[in-house]
Amino acid sequence: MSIEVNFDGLIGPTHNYAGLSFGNVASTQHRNQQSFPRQAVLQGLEKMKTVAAMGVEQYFLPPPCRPNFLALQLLGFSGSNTDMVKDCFAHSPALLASVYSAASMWTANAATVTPSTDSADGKLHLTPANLARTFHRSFDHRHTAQSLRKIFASSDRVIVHDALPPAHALSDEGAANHTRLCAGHSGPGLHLMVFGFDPFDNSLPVPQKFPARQSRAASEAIMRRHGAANFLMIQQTPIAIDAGVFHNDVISVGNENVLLYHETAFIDSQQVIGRINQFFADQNEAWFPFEFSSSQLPIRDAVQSYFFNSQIVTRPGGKMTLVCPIEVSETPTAKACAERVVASDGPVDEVRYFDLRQSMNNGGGPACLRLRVVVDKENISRLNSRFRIDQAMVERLGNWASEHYREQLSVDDLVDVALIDQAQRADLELRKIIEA
Ligand code: SUG
Repeated sequence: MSIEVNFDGLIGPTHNYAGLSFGNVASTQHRNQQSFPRQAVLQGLEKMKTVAAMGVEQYFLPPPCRPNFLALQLLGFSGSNTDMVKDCFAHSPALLASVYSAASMWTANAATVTPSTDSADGKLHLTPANLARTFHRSFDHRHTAQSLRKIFASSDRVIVHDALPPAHALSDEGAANHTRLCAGHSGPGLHLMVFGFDPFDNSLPVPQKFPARQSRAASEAIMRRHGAANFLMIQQTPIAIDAGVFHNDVISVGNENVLLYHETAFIDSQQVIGRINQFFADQNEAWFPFEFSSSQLPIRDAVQSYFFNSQIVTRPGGKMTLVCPIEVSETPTAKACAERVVASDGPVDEVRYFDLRQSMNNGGGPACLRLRVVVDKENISRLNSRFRIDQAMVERLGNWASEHYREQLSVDDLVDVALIDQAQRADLELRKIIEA
C-alpha cells in the first residue's frame, strides 16, 4: 500500500517582488511592488492546514536562510556580511534580490519523484531540480536535498539523488513539468514528462518570446537514473510558453485518474491522450480526461486565473477536491471550467477557493506550492515528524512567523542591514522547531 504525501514550501521571511522571472507574467507585472511576507507565510499555512484537515498527509519544506552569502562570495564580494550586502546592492539591486530570493517556496519545482512502484529497483527516487535556467533559484537544490534527506533519514529504500549538473542543456524544473497518472497510488503509474526544448534537436519548434525552461535531456536523464520505464516524453507548445506558461502546471494538472488540460498544452495532444487511454485500458480501469478549448478558456484567462495550477486532492473516501486560487472564482471563464469538472460524473465533486495572492503575484498558485511524494505505507511512520503539519505545528509556525517576519518588504529594503539579522534569527528559531 502507498499513499501520497504533500510537501508544501514554507514561505521564507524575505519574500519579495523583484521581477526576476522573465516569461512569468505575474513576476514581471509585480516587479518592485511591496510584498507582505508575514501575510504570505500565513496564507501558505492556511492552505496546508485545510488540506491536512481533508485527510491528506501534509508536511513542509523549510526555506533556506537568505541572503545567500556563499553565492555572494562566489560572485567575488568580500568583507563582512554587511559589506557584501551593501556592495552587492550598489552594484545591482536585482543581484541582491536574487540572493535574497524566497522562491524555494514553490516546491513543485523542488524535485521530480518516482515512487517505488514505478522504479526498476523498487525504491523511491527523488531528484532535486537544478533550476539552472533562473539564477535566483539555481542554488536552492542543495538545501532541498538536505531537507529531503533529513525527512527520509529513517526511511527504507529511499534515494535522494543530487541535482543534475547545472548546464543549460540539462535545465530541470522538477515536478512542475511532471504528472503521474494511475488508477490508485499502490498500482503502476504513467509519467507524463513535459519538456520545453530539446538541446540536441534543432528541428523542434521553439518559443519566440519567452524562454523554454525544461530540457528534454534533463527529463530523460531523470527517468533513466530513477529506473522508470513507463513514461511519455511530451513537448509543450511554444504558443503556450509565449503566452506565459513557463511550466506545464500552468496549463495542465492531473491526479490519479483525472487529467485537466488546455487544448494548447501539448504538441500532438491526440497522440498523448491515445497513449493514456491505452495505459488505463490495459488495466481495465476508467479515467477522466477534461480538455478545455481556447473558446471555453482563453489561454490568457488560464494564465491570469491559474485554473490549471489548482491542486486536485484525493480525500480518504476516494472523491477529489479541486483546490483553486481565488482568482479562478473572479474569472468567469475559469470559474465555469471548475464548475464543469465538479458537475461531471468524475471523481472531483467539490471546489474550494484559497487566497494565495502573495504567492500568486510571483506566479505561484496552489499546485506550485506543493510537491507530491507517493510513499509506501510502512515508510509513512518513519518520516521525520518534525516536518509534519498538524494543528499544533500550524500554530507554532504561525507564532514563529508573526514574531520574525516583516509585515512589508520592498526591493529597496533588502539593503537594510537589519534584515540580515532578522532573517538569520528566524532561521535559527525555525531550526529549534525542526531539530528540537
Ligand atoms: O520560477 N517565480 C517562480 C514561480 C514558480 C511557480 N512554480 C510552478 N509553476 N510550479 C518562477 O518563475 C519569481 C521571483 C521574483 O520575481 O522575485 C519566481 O521565481
